[in-house]
Amino acid sequence: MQITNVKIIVTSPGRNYVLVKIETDEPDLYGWGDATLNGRELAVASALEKHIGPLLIGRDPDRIEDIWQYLFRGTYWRGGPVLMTALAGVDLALWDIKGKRAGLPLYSLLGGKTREGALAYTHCGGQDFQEVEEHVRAAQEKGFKVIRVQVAIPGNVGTYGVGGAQEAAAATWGEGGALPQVERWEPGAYLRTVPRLLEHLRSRLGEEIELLHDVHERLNPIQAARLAREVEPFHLFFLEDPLRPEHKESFRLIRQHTTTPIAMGELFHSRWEALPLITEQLIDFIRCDLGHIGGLTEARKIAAIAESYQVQTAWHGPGDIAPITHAANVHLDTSITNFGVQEMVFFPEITQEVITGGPVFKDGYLWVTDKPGLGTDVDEVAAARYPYQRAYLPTVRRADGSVHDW
Ligand code: KDG
Ligand code: MG
Repeated sequence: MQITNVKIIVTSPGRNYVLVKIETDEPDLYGWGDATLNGRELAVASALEKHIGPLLIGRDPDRIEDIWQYLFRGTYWRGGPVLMTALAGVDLALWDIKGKRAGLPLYSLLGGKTREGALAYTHCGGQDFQEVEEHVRAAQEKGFKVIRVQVAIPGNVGTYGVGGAQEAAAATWGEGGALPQVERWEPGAYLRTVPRLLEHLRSRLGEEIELLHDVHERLNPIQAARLAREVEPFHLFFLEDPLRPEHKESFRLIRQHTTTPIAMGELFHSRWEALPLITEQLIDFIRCDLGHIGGLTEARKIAAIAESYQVQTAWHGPGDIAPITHAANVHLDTSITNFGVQEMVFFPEITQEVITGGPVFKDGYLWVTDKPGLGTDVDEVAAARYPYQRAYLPTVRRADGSVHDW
């Protein structure tokens, strides 16, 4: 069997997605992968079209590990978000082909089910504590048992995770599409508000509902340690991404001050970034993004390393990676032993019109079907109806005008 064609589609059904189709010399045997990198979609599409695609023609799609090593190490200039997202797109498409060829869903090829469904979490944001509470109650009614909570921070502009950022960015049009929205953020107000939000929610909702919060890499080490300690009485499921991804050693400081569980990793693009946090047990959940770390091939190795250190998985599952990666997440979640929780979104109808299949949510858990491969497909005619729209993530500045991490 040989790879005969690599096709890249950039489509925008609700938001931009970069999709990779790998075709083979066997009739109707193809696989789809997702290579979406929010805000830098065309860089990945170009890497795939111009550099990586031609290297795949004539290769045996069954040899996933060999192709992975060849693309990762064979470039010499390895790694980084663009190349690792491109590699993930190829990797998922190859796994999809392998599953289809075997006539088995991927979870089966990965060792078979260790659980029936993957415990899922959703996002609840709001302008004030009351609004967050209402959203949490509505999510509980849908069956969610784990919920991420974010609230608008007084005096800040455009708080992460409370909604509206995408729309606000799109409202800032420049030539060719949107330009980044600029938000304002100050740590003092943030550090005062988050513990009060959690106090409010615990006093109204009780202890049973699992709550988590995403810091989005905005704090410095001592601020993160303070926040993690102050929210300790409210028993978070985890505090997510407290520090910038460059500073692994600073996690020791957080650990010295608190028993709040810590999750980290959506900005990592290699196993070696995750490694010290796992082997030193500085985190409790590793939450790499399958779509940015090189796909299923790399994520299952990370999961296996984490298993030895009692670190659980919480793979990144936002709306800016396609349902194809969400499906890969759940195949992995349901076949490993150290799965923790799975972040999820409900994709709008317009996205599902183009990318079909993907995990199904029921009673707090995600499920994949028994279809061979990933169980997802792409309607190329529908995709062509939604051309790429330039879009960026927002950016952040402090009150004095200096750049801060979004
Ligand atoms: O593109 C950036 C998003 O994927 C990220 O902001 C989402 O932090 C995120 C999360 O936890 O889902
Ligand atoms: Mg996050």
